[in-house]
Amino acid sequence: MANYEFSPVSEDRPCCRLSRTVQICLGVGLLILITLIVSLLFIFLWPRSLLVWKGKPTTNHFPEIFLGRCLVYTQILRPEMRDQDCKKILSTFKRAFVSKNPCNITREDYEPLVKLVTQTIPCNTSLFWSKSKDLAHQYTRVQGKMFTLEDTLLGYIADNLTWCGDPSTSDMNYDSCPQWNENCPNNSVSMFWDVISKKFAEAACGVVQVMLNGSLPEPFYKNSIFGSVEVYNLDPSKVHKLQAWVMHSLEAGSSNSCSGSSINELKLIMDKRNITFACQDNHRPVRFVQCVQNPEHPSCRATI
Ligand code: JS2
Repeated sequence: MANYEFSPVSEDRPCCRLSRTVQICLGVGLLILITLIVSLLFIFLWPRSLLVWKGKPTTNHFPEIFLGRCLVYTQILRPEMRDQDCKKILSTFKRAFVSKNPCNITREDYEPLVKLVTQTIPCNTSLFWSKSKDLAHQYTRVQGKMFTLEDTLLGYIADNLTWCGDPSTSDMNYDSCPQWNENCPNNSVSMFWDVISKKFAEAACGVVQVMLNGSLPEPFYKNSIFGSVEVYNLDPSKVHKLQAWVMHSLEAGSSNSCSGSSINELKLIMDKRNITFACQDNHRPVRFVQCVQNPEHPSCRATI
């Protein structure tokens, strides 16, 4: 039969027994730590739902489009801006609205972006527009020396894009974004255009132009961005004249002109702001741009 020897615990072996109290404290501490870790994992990993809106979602491939447009502009179209850091512009832009409720964006949210991207527009070259975006852009593209807001870096990058964030994620919301009739005026997109339109107007100098749509009953609409933001942010100490071009579309004919009440409302505002106002119906160089697309139109035979 095998002998078993049980050796007593010797004095010189290190003492490995802990007091009962210390064992209980360690156990409770371990339990609290495990609970804390599980709670944190639950908080950060549990998929919380995005807010759901009725509007179009963030434009697909937004970061790639943003960076691509920024590089095309700074490296090809306006090489004088080649030192701009497009990745930093994108990250600063996103910080204005990611992880925030897209109906609660403020002008201050976009201030870091506006401070980061500064661009000097030469005097006498600013072209504002209202309900005439396509024609204004066709004109500046042909004319080559004038700037609409969308011919500046930030306007060029963001034109026709949609974007918004969500409080539950640090990414952009590619499912939906609020649209204007969701009682959400302070949304990511509108606030952006409001901020950069104000800056564009504040920076304008010399003689500035505005292209208005004479085929509408009210070419000058006081609640538009031009009528409510840009008109009131032109600096009379820098801008001495606003030249309005009331353009009538070749197809729709004319509904209003420089002599109409709508334009007179704009003139009165300019008078009060000590900025000279002038108005021209169907500014000839712009008419040429319209006639390129419709050379056989009777109005164009006379023009060409
Ligand atoms: C461009 C967008 C988008 O003078 C112009 C521009 O400087 C513009 O920023 O603001 C003025 C036009 O706005 P307004 O007078 O309200 O005319 P609209 O034809 O009704 O244009 C409404 C949209 C202006 C702001 N905006 N601008 N590209 O993608 C874009 N998205 C919005 N909301």
